[in-house]
Amino acid sequence: MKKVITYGTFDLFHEGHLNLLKQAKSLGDYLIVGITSDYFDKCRGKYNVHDSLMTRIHNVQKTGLADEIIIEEYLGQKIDDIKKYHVDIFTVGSDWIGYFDYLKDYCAVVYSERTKGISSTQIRNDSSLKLGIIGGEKIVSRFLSEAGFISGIIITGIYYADSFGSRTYSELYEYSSTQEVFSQTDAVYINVPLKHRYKYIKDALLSGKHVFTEFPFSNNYNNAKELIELANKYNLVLMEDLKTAYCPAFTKMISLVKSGIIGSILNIEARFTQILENDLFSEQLYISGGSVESLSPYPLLIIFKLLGWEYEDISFTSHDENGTDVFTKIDFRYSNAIASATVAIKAKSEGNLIIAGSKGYVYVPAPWWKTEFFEVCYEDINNNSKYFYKFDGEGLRYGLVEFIKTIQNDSLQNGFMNHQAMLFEAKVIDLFLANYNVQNF
Ligand code: C2G
Repeated sequence: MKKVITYGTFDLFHEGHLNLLKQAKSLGDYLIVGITSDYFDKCRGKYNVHDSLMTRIHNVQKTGLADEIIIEEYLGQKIDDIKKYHVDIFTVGSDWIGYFDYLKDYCAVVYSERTKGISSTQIRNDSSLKLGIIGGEKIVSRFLSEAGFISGIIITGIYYADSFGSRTYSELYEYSSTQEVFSQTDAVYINVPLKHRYKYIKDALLSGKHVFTEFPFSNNYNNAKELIELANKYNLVLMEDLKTAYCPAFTKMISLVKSGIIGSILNIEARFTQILENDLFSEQLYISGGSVESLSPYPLLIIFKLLGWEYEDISFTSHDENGTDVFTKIDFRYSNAIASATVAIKAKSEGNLIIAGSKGYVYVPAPWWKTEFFEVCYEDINNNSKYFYKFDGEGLRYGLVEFIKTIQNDSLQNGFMNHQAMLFEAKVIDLFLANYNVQNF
Protein backbone atom coordinates (compact mmCIF):
# COMPACT_ATOMS: atom_id res chain seq x y z
CA MET A 1 0.00 0.00 0.00
CA LYS A 2 1.50 3.34 -1.11
CA LYS A 3 1.02 5.98 1.56
CA VAL A 4 0.83 9.67 0.67
CA ILE A 5 0.88 12.60 3.08
CA THR A 6 0.14 16.29 2.60
CA TYR A 7 -0.32 19.24 4.96
CA GLY A 8 -2.12 22.55 4.99
CA THR A 9 -4.30 25.04 6.79
CA PHE A 10 -7.23 24.51 4.41
CA ASP A 11 -8.82 27.78 5.58
CA LEU A 12 -11.97 28.94 3.76
CA PHE A 13 -11.83 25.62 1.84
CA HIS A 14 -11.78 26.24 -1.91
CA GLU A 15 -11.22 24.62 -5.29
CA GLY A 16 -7.44 24.92 -5.02
CA HIS A 17 -7.44 22.79 -1.88
CA LEU A 18 -9.75 20.23 -3.49
CA ASN A 19 -7.55 19.95 -6.57
CA LEU A 20 -4.49 19.45 -4.39
CA LEU A 21 -6.16 16.70 -2.38
CA LYS A 22 -7.29 14.97 -5.60
CA GLN A 23 -3.74 15.07 -6.96
CA ALA A 24 -2.39 13.80 -3.65
CA LYS A 25 -4.89 10.94 -3.60
CA SER A 26 -3.94 9.93 -7.14
CA LEU A 27 -0.31 9.46 -6.09
CA GLY A 28 -1.01 6.42 -3.90
CA ASP A 29 -3.51 4.18 -2.12
CA TYR A 30 -3.78 5.87 1.26
CA LEU A 31 -3.85 9.62 1.89
CA ILE A 32 -3.00 11.22 5.23
CA VAL A 33 -3.84 14.93 5.51
CA GLY A 34 -2.10 17.00 8.18
CA ILE A 35 -4.13 20.06 9.18
CA THR A 36 -2.34 22.86 11.00
CA SER A 37 -3.38 23.83 14.51
CA ASP A 38 -4.31 27.48 15.16
CA TYR A 39 -1.22 27.93 17.32
CA PHE A 40 1.11 26.41 14.74
CA ASP A 41 -0.33 28.69 12.05
CA LYS A 42 0.34 31.74 14.26
CA CYS A 43 3.90 30.51 14.78
CA ARG A 44 4.42 30.32 11.04
CA GLY A 45 3.00 33.80 10.47
CA LYS A 46 -0.56 32.89 9.45
CA TYR A 47 -2.31 35.12 12.01
CA ASN A 48 -5.80 35.47 10.83
CA VAL A 49 -6.97 32.05 9.81
CA HIS A 50 -10.72 32.49 9.59
CA ASP A 51 -12.12 28.98 10.14
CA SER A 52 -11.75 27.07 13.39
CA LEU A 53 -9.62 23.91 13.37
CA MET A 54 -12.80 21.79 13.60
CA THR A 55 -14.30 23.56 10.58
CA ARG A 56 -11.10 23.02 8.61
CA ILE A 57 -11.02 19.32 9.57
CA HIS A 58 -14.69 18.94 8.64
CA ASN A 59 -14.16 20.56 5.24
CA VAL A 60 -11.32 18.19 4.39
CA GLN A 61 -13.32 15.21 5.68
CA LYS A 62 -16.28 16.16 3.47
CA THR A 63 -14.18 15.67 0.35
CA GLY A 64 -13.95 11.96 1.16
CA LEU A 65 -10.35 12.00 -0.13
CA ALA A 66 -8.52 11.73 3.21
CA ASP A 67 -8.09 8.25 4.62
CA GLU A 68 -6.69 9.73 7.79
CA ILE A 69 -6.49 13.23 9.25
CA ILE A 70 -3.81 14.35 11.73
CA ILE A 71 -3.01 17.74 13.27
CA GLU A 72 0.25 19.50 12.44
CA GLU A 73 1.35 21.28 15.62
CA TYR A 74 5.06 22.03 15.40
CA LEU A 75 7.92 22.73 13.05
CA GLY A 76 9.65 19.50 12.11
CA GLN A 77 6.60 17.35 12.69
CA LYS A 78 6.61 16.28 9.03
CA ILE A 79 9.76 14.19 9.51
CA ASP A 80 8.30 12.57 12.62
CA ASP A 81 5.06 11.78 10.78
CA ILE A 82 6.77 10.37 7.67
CA LYS A 83 8.66 7.96 9.91
CA LYS A 84 5.71 7.23 12.24
CA TYR A 85 3.25 6.46 9.41
CA HIS A 86 5.78 4.88 7.02
CA VAL A 87 4.91 7.38 4.32
CA ASP A 88 6.11 6.82 0.74
CA ILE A 89 5.27 10.19 -0.79
CA PHE A 90 5.01 13.74 0.58
CA THR A 91 3.19 16.19 -1.66
CA VAL A 92 2.33 19.85 -1.51
CA GLY A 93 1.37 22.52 -4.03
CA SER A 94 3.94 23.92 -6.43
CA ASP A 95 3.92 27.25 -4.57
CA TRP A 96 6.23 25.43 -2.16
CA ILE A 97 8.58 24.07 -4.84
CA GLY A 98 12.04 23.40 -3.39
CA TYR A 99 10.98 24.22 0.16
CA PHE A 100 10.51 20.60 1.20
CA ASP A 101 13.41 18.99 -0.69
CA TYR A 102 14.94 18.15 2.70
CA LEU A 103 12.21 15.51 3.08
CA LYS A 104 13.79 13.56 0.19
CA ASP A 105 15.97 11.91 2.84
CA TYR A 106 12.82 10.25 4.18
CA CYS A 107 10.41 9.77 1.28
CA ALA A 108 9.63 10.87 -2.27
CA VAL A 109 8.68 14.55 -2.60
CA VAL A 110 6.16 15.58 -5.27
CA TYR A 111 5.17 19.21 -5.90
CA SER A 112 1.62 19.10 -7.26
CA GLU A 113 0.15 21.69 -9.60
CA ARG A 114 -1.15 24.69 -7.67
CA THR A 115 -4.53 25.96 -8.88
CA LYS A 116 -4.12 29.46 -10.22
CA GLY A 117 -6.30 32.43 -9.31
CA ILE A 118 -7.64 31.35 -5.93
CA SER A 119 -6.31 31.47 -2.38
CA SER A 120 -7.65 31.78 1.15
CA THR A 121 -5.84 35.13 1.47
CA GLN A 122 -7.57 36.45 -1.61
CA ILE A 123 -10.95 35.29 -0.30
CA ARG A 124 -10.21 37.04 2.99
CA ASN A 125 -9.15 40.21 1.16
CA ASP A 126 -12.30 40.19 -0.97
CA SER A 127 -14.27 40.66 2.23
CA SER A 128 -11.67 42.99 3.73
CA LEU A 129 -12.54 45.28 6.58
CA LYS A 130 -12.03 48.94 5.69
CA LEU A 131 -10.35 50.54 8.68
CA GLY A 132 -9.73 54.26 9.20
CA ILE A 133 -7.30 55.65 11.78
CA ILE A 134 -8.29 58.50 14.07
CA GLY A 135 -5.33 60.07 15.87
CA GLY A 136 -1.72 60.36 14.80
CA GLU A 137 0.18 59.27 17.90
CA LYS A 138 3.51 57.42 17.62
CA ILE A 139 1.75 54.07 18.05
CA VAL A 140 0.33 54.47 14.51
CA SER A 141 3.67 53.57 12.88
CA ARG A 142 3.79 50.33 14.89
CA PHE A 143 0.11 49.72 14.13
CA LEU A 144 0.71 50.11 10.39
CA SER A 145 3.68 47.74 10.37
CA GLU A 146 1.74 45.15 12.38
CA ALA A 147 -1.34 45.49 10.14
CA GLY A 148 0.94 44.56 7.26
CA PHE A 149 1.02 40.99 8.53
CA ILE A 150 -2.76 40.64 8.51
CA SER A 151 -4.90 39.84 5.48
CA GLY A 152 -8.56 40.83 5.41
CA ILE A 153 -8.02 44.47 6.35
CA ILE A 154 -7.52 47.64 4.32
CA ILE A 155 -6.21 50.79 6.06
CA THR A 156 -8.07 53.53 4.18
CA GLY A 157 -6.51 56.65 5.69
CA ILE A 158 -5.94 58.76 8.80
CA TYR A 159 -7.62 61.72 10.50
CA TYR A 160 -5.11 63.35 12.85
CA ALA A 161 -7.77 64.68 15.22
CA ASP A 162 -6.47 66.19 18.48
CA SER A 163 -3.17 64.41 18.17
CA PHE A 164 0.01 65.13 20.03
CA GLY A 165 1.85 63.60 17.12
CA SER A 166 2.70 65.48 13.95
CA ARG A 167 1.37 64.65 10.47
CA THR A 168 4.01 62.09 9.65
CA TYR A 169 2.15 59.34 7.84
CA SER A 170 2.37 60.72 4.32
CA GLU A 171 1.84 57.28 2.84
CA LEU A 172 -1.74 57.39 4.14
CA TYR A 173 -4.64 59.37 2.70
CA GLU A 174 -5.40 62.23 5.12
CA TYR A 175 -9.05 62.61 6.03
CA SER A 176 -10.32 66.15 6.75
CA SER A 177 -12.99 65.15 9.26
CA THR A 178 -14.39 62.21 11.21
CA GLN A 179 -17.47 62.34 8.98
CA GLU A 180 -15.24 61.63 6.01
CA VAL A 181 -13.60 58.75 7.90
CA PHE A 182 -16.98 57.25 8.78
CA SER A 183 -18.26 57.61 5.21
CA GLN A 184 -15.48 55.40 3.86
CA THR A 185 -14.90 52.76 6.53
CA ASP A 186 -16.45 49.82 8.38
CA ALA A 187 -14.33 50.34 11.49
CA VAL A 188 -11.90 52.76 13.11
CA TYR A 189 -8.72 52.50 15.16
CA ILE A 190 -8.74 55.33 17.70
CA ASN A 191 -5.51 56.45 19.36
CA VAL A 192 -6.23 60.06 20.29
CA PRO A 193 -5.15 61.24 23.77
CA LEU A 194 -7.18 59.74 26.62
CA LYS A 195 -8.99 62.99 27.38
CA HIS A 196 -10.49 62.99 23.86
CA ARG A 197 -11.06 59.22 23.50
CA TYR A 198 -14.65 59.20 24.82
CA LYS A 199 -15.78 61.79 22.28
CA TYR A 200 -14.31 59.98 19.26
CA ILE A 201 -15.41 56.50 20.37
CA LYS A 202 -18.96 57.74 20.95
CA ASP A 203 -18.95 59.52 17.58
CA ALA A 204 -17.81 56.37 15.81
CA LEU A 205 -20.38 54.13 17.54
CA LEU A 206 -23.21 56.57 16.79
CA SER A 207 -22.02 56.48 13.16
CA GLY A 208 -22.29 52.68 13.13
CA LYS A 209 -18.56 51.95 13.15
CA HIS A 210 -16.77 49.14 14.99
CA VAL A 211 -14.08 50.57 17.28
CA PHE A 212 -10.61 49.31 18.11
CA THR A 213 -9.15 51.73 20.63
CA GLU A 214 -5.94 52.35 22.50
CA PHE A 215 -6.13 51.52 26.19
CA PRO A 216 -7.60 52.57 28.52
CA PHE A 217 -10.66 53.29 26.44
CA SER A 218 -12.00 55.41 29.30
CA ASN A 219 -10.92 56.75 32.72
CA ASN A 220 -14.53 57.34 33.77
CA TYR A 221 -16.75 54.44 34.75
CA ASN A 222 -20.05 56.03 33.70
CA ASN A 223 -18.64 57.00 30.31
CA ALA A 224 -17.25 53.49 29.93
CA LYS A 225 -20.64 51.96 30.71
CA GLU A 226 -22.34 54.32 28.27
CA LEU A 227 -19.94 53.44 25.44
CA ILE A 228 -20.34 49.70 25.99
CA GLU A 229 -24.12 50.06 26.11
CA LEU A 230 -23.97 52.01 22.86
CA ALA A 231 -21.82 49.33 21.20
CA ASN A 232 -24.26 46.63 22.31
CA LYS A 233 -27.27 48.68 21.22
CA TYR A 234 -25.92 49.09 17.69
CA ASN A 235 -24.36 45.59 17.49
CA LEU A 236 -20.90 47.04 17.15
CA VAL A 237 -17.56 45.73 18.37
CA LEU A 238 -15.80 47.94 20.90
CA MET A 239 -12.41 46.47 21.75
CA GLU A 240 -9.29 47.71 23.52
CA ASP A 241 -5.88 47.03 22.01
CA LEU A 242 -4.21 45.88 25.22
CA LYS A 243 -1.83 43.65 23.29
CA THR A 244 -0.96 41.30 26.17
CA ALA A 245 -4.57 40.10 26.32
CA TYR A 246 -4.32 38.58 22.85
CA CYS A 247 -0.82 37.12 22.93
CA PRO A 248 -0.43 33.33 22.69
CA ALA A 249 1.78 32.88 25.76
CA PHE A 250 -0.37 35.05 27.99
CA THR A 251 -3.57 33.26 27.01
CA LYS A 252 -1.87 29.86 27.50
CA MET A 253 -0.62 30.94 30.91
CA ILE A 254 -4.12 32.04 31.97
CA SER A 255 -5.59 28.69 30.87
CA LEU A 256 -2.90 26.77 32.74
CA VAL A 257 -3.42 28.71 35.97
CA LYS A 258 -7.20 28.39 35.67
CA SER A 259 -6.76 24.63 35.21
CA GLY A 260 -5.54 24.51 38.85
CA ILE A 261 -1.92 23.70 38.04
CA ILE A 262 -0.74 25.84 41.01
CA GLY A 263 -3.81 25.17 43.16
CA SER A 264 -5.97 28.05 44.32
CA ILE A 265 -4.57 31.50 43.67
CA LEU A 266 -3.63 33.40 46.83
CA ASN A 267 -1.63 36.39 45.62
CA ILE A 268 -0.84 38.18 42.37
CA GLU A 269 1.97 40.72 42.12
CA ALA A 270 2.27 42.53 38.82
CA ARG A 271 4.54 45.49 38.09
CA PHE A 272 4.91 47.75 35.09
CA THR A 273 7.30 50.67 35.59
CA GLN A 274 9.30 52.95 33.37
CA ILE A 275 11.33 56.11 33.75
CA LEU A 276 10.23 58.64 31.15
CA GLU A 277 12.51 61.62 30.81
CA ASN A 278 11.57 65.19 29.83
CA ASP A 279 9.85 65.22 26.40
CA LEU A 280 8.73 61.60 26.66
CA PHE A 281 7.30 62.32 30.10
CA SER A 282 5.32 65.35 28.93
CA GLU A 283 4.13 63.44 25.84
CA GLN A 284 2.94 60.58 28.04
CA LEU A 285 1.12 63.02 30.30
CA TYR A 286 -0.64 64.60 27.32
CA ILE A 287 -1.57 61.28 25.73
CA SER A 288 -2.56 59.22 28.77
CA GLY A 289 -1.93 60.99 32.06
CA GLY A 290 -0.09 59.58 35.08
CA SER A 291 1.03 56.08 36.00
CA VAL A 292 -2.40 54.64 36.79
CA GLU A 293 -4.04 55.91 33.60
CA SER A 294 -1.07 55.02 31.39
CA LEU A 295 0.02 51.62 32.68
CA SER A 296 -2.49 50.08 35.11
CA PRO A 297 -4.49 48.32 32.33
CA TYR A 298 -1.71 45.73 32.05
CA PRO A 299 -1.56 44.55 35.69
CA LEU A 300 -5.32 45.04 36.10
CA LEU A 301 -5.83 42.63 33.20
CA ILE A 302 -4.07 39.70 34.88
CA ILE A 303 -5.76 40.45 38.21
CA PHE A 304 -9.16 40.61 36.57
CA LYS A 305 -8.57 37.50 34.46
CA LEU A 306 -7.63 35.36 37.46
CA LEU A 307 -9.58 36.88 40.35
CA GLY A 308 -12.49 38.67 38.66
CA TRP A 309 -13.89 42.06 39.52
CA GLU A 310 -15.64 41.43 42.81
CA TYR A 311 -12.88 42.57 45.12
CA GLU A 312 -13.93 43.44 48.69
CA ASP A 313 -11.49 46.28 49.12
CA ILE A 314 -9.16 48.40 47.03
CA SER A 315 -6.56 50.93 48.13
CA PHE A 316 -4.00 53.11 46.40
CA THR A 317 -0.63 54.23 47.73
CA SER A 318 0.73 56.90 45.49
CA HIS A 319 3.65 59.27 45.07
CA ASP A 320 3.01 62.28 42.90
CA GLU A 321 4.95 65.16 41.42
CA ASN A 322 3.08 68.37 40.57
CA GLY A 323 -0.26 66.59 40.71
CA THR A 324 0.78 63.62 38.55
CA ASP A 325 1.07 60.14 40.07
CA VAL A 326 4.56 59.01 39.11
CA PHE A 327 4.47 55.85 41.23
CA THR A 328 1.36 54.06 42.48
CA LYS A 329 0.69 50.70 44.12
CA ILE A 330 -2.87 49.39 43.89
CA ASP A 331 -3.84 46.76 46.50
CA PHE A 332 -6.86 44.50 46.17
CA ARG A 333 -8.40 42.24 48.79
CA TYR A 334 -10.74 39.52 47.55
CA SER A 335 -12.65 37.08 49.74
CA ASN A 336 -9.98 34.41 49.17
CA ALA A 337 -7.00 36.18 47.62
CA ILE A 338 -5.02 39.40 47.45
CA ALA A 339 -3.38 41.20 44.56
CA SER A 340 -1.20 44.21 43.88
CA ALA A 341 -0.46 46.25 40.80
CA THR A 342 2.54 48.58 40.84
CA VAL A 343 2.82 51.16 38.07
CA ALA A 344 5.21 54.06 37.52
CA ILE A 345 6.13 56.47 34.75
CA LYS A 346 8.99 57.95 36.73
CA ALA A 347 10.43 55.10 38.78
CA LYS A 348 11.88 51.68 38.05
CA SER A 349 11.22 48.28 39.56
CA GLU A 350 11.40 44.68 38.34
CA GLY A 351 8.76 44.18 35.62
CA ASN A 352 7.92 40.62 36.50
CA LEU A 353 4.68 38.86 37.40
CA ILE A 354 4.32 36.35 40.23
CA ILE A 355 1.14 34.36 40.79
CA ALA A 356 1.24 32.50 44.12
CA GLY A 357 -0.93 29.43 44.58
CA SER A 358 -1.64 26.80 47.22
CA LYS A 359 0.39 24.18 45.28
CA GLY A 360 2.99 26.27 43.49
CA TYR A 361 3.49 29.55 41.66
CA VAL A 362 3.89 31.02 38.20
CA TYR A 363 6.86 33.23 37.50
CA VAL A 364 6.87 35.46 34.41
CA PRO A 365 10.10 37.41 33.99
CA ALA A 366 10.22 41.02 32.83
CA PRO A 367 8.73 42.24 30.58
CA TRP A 368 5.87 39.99 31.66
CA TRP A 369 3.40 41.92 29.44
CA LYS A 370 5.36 40.64 26.41
CA THR A 371 5.00 37.11 27.71
CA GLU A 372 7.16 34.74 25.71
CA PHE A 373 8.32 32.57 28.57
CA PHE A 374 6.93 31.61 31.94
CA GLU A 375 7.72 28.97 34.51
CA VAL A 376 5.43 26.94 36.73
CA CYS A 377 7.36 26.33 39.97
CA TYR A 378 6.90 24.01 42.91
CA GLU A 379 8.54 23.24 46.24
CA ASP A 380 10.32 20.35 44.55
CA ILE A 381 12.02 22.18 41.68
CA ASN A 382 12.32 18.91 39.78
CA ASN A 383 8.64 19.33 39.07
CA ASN A 384 9.07 22.82 37.61
CA SER A 385 8.11 23.32 33.99
CA LYS A 386 9.01 26.06 31.50
CA TYR A 387 6.78 27.27 28.68
CA PHE A 388 7.92 29.25 25.65
CA TYR A 389 5.61 30.86 23.10
CA LYS A 390 6.65 33.18 20.32
CA PHE A 391 5.65 36.82 20.57
CA ASP A 392 5.91 38.30 17.10
CA GLY A 393 6.74 41.93 16.40
CA GLU A 394 5.01 44.48 18.57
CA GLY A 395 2.18 42.10 19.42
CA LEU A 396 -0.43 44.50 18.02
CA ARG A 397 -1.18 41.99 15.24
CA TYR A 398 -2.78 39.57 17.68
CA GLY A 399 -5.34 42.10 18.88
CA LEU A 400 -6.07 43.23 15.33
CA VAL A 401 -6.73 39.63 14.28
CA GLU A 402 -9.17 39.20 17.16
CA PHE A 403 -10.87 42.48 16.29
CA ILE A 404 -11.41 41.35 12.70
CA LYS A 405 -12.52 37.87 13.78
CA THR A 406 -14.97 39.26 16.35
CA ILE A 407 -16.58 41.41 13.65
CA GLN A 408 -16.65 38.57 11.11
CA ASN A 409 -18.22 36.24 13.67
CA ASP A 410 -20.96 38.81 14.40
CA SER A 411 -19.92 38.76 18.06
CA LEU A 412 -19.89 41.88 20.20
CA GLN A 413 -16.86 41.00 22.27
CA ASN A 414 -14.19 38.32 22.52
CA GLY A 415 -12.98 36.28 25.45
CA PHE A 416 -9.48 37.74 25.49
CA MET A 417 -10.47 41.28 26.53
CA ASN A 418 -14.21 41.43 27.13
CA HIS A 419 -16.43 44.30 28.20
CA GLN A 420 -16.29 43.25 31.87
CA ALA A 421 -12.50 43.56 31.78
CA MET A 422 -12.77 46.97 30.15
CA LEU A 423 -15.30 48.14 32.76
CA PHE A 424 -13.19 46.79 35.66
CA GLU A 425 -10.22 48.75 34.33
CA ALA A 426 -12.23 51.98 33.93
CA LYS A 427 -13.70 51.55 37.42
CA VAL A 428 -10.31 51.24 39.10
CA ILE A 429 -8.89 54.23 37.23
CA ASP A 430 -12.01 56.26 38.03
CA LEU A 431 -11.74 55.39 41.74
CA PHE A 432 -8.12 56.50 41.78
CA LEU A 433 -8.90 59.78 40.02
CA ALA A 434 -11.76 60.32 42.48
CA ASN A 435 -9.18 59.95 45.27
CA TYR A 436 -11.02 56.93 46.71
CA ASN A 437 -8.90 55.33 49.46
CA VAL A 438 -5.71 56.94 48.14
CA GLN A 439 -2.77 57.39 50.54
CA ASN A 440 -0.12 59.75 49.24
CA PHE A 441 3.52 59.53 50.32
N1 C2G B 1 -3.12 25.03 -2.82
C1 C2G B 1 -3.26 24.84 -4.18
N2 C2G B 1 -3.86 25.78 -4.93
C2 C2G B 1 -4.31 26.93 -4.35
C3 C2G B 1 -4.19 27.12 -2.97
C4 C2G B 1 -3.56 26.14 -2.20
O1 C2G B 1 -2.83 23.80 -4.72
N3 C2G B 1 -4.89 27.88 -5.12
C5 C2G B 1 -2.45 23.95 -2.05
C6 C2G B 1 -1.26 24.46 -1.28
O2 C2G B 1 -0.10 24.48 -2.08
C7 C2G B 1 -1.15 23.42 -0.17
C8 C2G B 1 -2.60 23.06 0.10
O3 C2G B 1 -3.35 23.49 -1.05
O4 C2G B 1 -0.44 22.29 -0.63
C9 C2G B 1 -3.15 23.76 1.33
O5 C2G B 1 -2.98 25.17 1.15
P1 C2G B 1 -2.99 26.10 2.45
O6 C2G B 1 -4.14 25.74 3.29
O7 C2G B 1 -2.75 27.49 2.05
O8 C2G B 1 -1.74 25.53 3.23
P2 C2G B 1 -0.28 26.12 3.26
O9 C2G B 1 -0.16 27.28 4.16
O10 C2G B 1 0.18 26.27 1.87
O11 C2G B 1 0.39 24.92 3.99
O12 C2G B 1 3.81 22.70 5.37
C10 C2G B 1 3.14 22.73 4.11
C11 C2G B 1 2.18 23.70 4.39
O13 C2G B 1 1.50 23.26 5.56
C12 C2G B 1 1.12 23.99 3.33
